[in-house]
Amino acid sequence: MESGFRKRILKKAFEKNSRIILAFDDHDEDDALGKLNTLCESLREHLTGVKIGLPTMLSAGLNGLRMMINRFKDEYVFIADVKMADISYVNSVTARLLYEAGFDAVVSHGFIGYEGGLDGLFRETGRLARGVIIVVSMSHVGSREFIDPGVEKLVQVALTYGADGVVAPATRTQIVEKVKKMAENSLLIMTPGVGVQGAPYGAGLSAGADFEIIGRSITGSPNPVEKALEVRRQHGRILAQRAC
Ligand code: BMP
Repeated sequence: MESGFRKRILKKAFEKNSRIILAFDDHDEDDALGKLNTLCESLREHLTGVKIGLPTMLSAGLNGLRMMINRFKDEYVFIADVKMADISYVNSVTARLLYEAGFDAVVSHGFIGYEGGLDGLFRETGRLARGVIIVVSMSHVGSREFIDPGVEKLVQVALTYGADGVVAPATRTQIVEKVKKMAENSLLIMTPGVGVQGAPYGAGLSAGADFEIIGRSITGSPNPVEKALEVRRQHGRILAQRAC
């Protein structure tokens, strides 16, 4: 059965015809909250979701973010990227704080395992009817050391416990293809690594992903709207090829 979060993000993607999730990691020196507000205003029609990372959370604080999310909650889905990796109790308290601040979904590592780890997160997610996204592989080279050897098991965990989606790297598209083969349409696949990290825009979508997570290429651009449009044009070409 399709979860509430999956339904919401897919509906937004369809309405806006956008496969972009903005990654926002700016911090206070740059007036992070002000910049995030400006980007959310100007990129309304170009983004499906906004993923907020720890640098922004730690500098803006949850109260500032709560107001921001409340202002734009009808425009975007908001994802809290804390890459959770703790014991059940801490995971459940962290998830509750984030969901209560208005986040629609939380990103967690999968390698902590379910019992006494992920179970705390899934309990809160179920109770508050929100989303969970599990990291199954990362875009940096070091992911090969410990995470990638377990990628199949991590996808299996996401499938077994009913996660909404997974994060997999656009920088190693063979992994995205493997995840897609295993998950088919049961998990949303979100791929970071395009733009500043070196993969071309559309690399994740070409390999079967549903969304590309894009940060600095847009947030650091002198013209974020033009950059988002450039990415969307490339996405459009790839989605048209995929449909053939
Ligand atoms: P950028 O496009 O600026 O490189 O940002 C990528 C975003 O995706 C960052 O927020 C980062 O935390 C996230 N990310 C990543 O880069 N690689 C991963 O494997 C998992 C991520 O969540």
